[in-house]
Amino acid sequence: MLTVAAQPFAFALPPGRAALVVIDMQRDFVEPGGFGETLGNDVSRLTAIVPTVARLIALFRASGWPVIHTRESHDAALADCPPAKRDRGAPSLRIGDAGPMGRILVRGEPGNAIIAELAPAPGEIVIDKPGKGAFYATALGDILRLKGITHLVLAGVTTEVCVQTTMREANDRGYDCLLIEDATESYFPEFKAATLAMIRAQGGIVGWTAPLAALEAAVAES
Ligand code: C5J
Repeated sequence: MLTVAAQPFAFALPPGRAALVVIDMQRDFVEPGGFGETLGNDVSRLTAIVPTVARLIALFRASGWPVIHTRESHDAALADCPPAKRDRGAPSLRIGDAGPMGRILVRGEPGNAIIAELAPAPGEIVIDKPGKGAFYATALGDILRLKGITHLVLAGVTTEVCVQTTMREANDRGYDCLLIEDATESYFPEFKAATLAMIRAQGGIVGWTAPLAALEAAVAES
């Protein structure tokens, strides 16, 4: 058992029963011209975490532990996109509209791909999810069960939307979850800070948070 210095207290990580879930590190969220920018966000904020997420992925790969990637995406007919999601607000382009990186948030379009620096390695699982949470309308739960996974390490964007939603879904399903603080980011720094605080409040009501260095140190000591 590895012991990671985390908040609100040490996170016990059982090698062989832990998986990394990297949420939505897609061009649509990180690069200009994608979904994130259509909503009026400064997407440049998110690129700062890319080297840290790459280090985290490398740590899992070197340890032989599973790495799972997610993409927020819809099918070309938008059959899995509720009108309530497409019609919400006043984005410059709506889901399914043609943008500079192809159709916004549509599976298979260039903008929907995971950024090249964090591309999945051959054999790594990629979950296409129509919702914010990675368990909703996907096979993620079945995949984790078949692999015997009980503990999740989470990273990706955005902290308070898809990352937090996934972590809450996982927590309710009985997974112990550790969010890597410097491997997640938001368009809104105050939302990231609030999310980290609410996750670890009340004795870790949703889970744990720790910097990547704490996980690296735990692995090095093992
Ligand atoms: C959002 C996400 N923010 N991946 N998606 O709409 O967090």
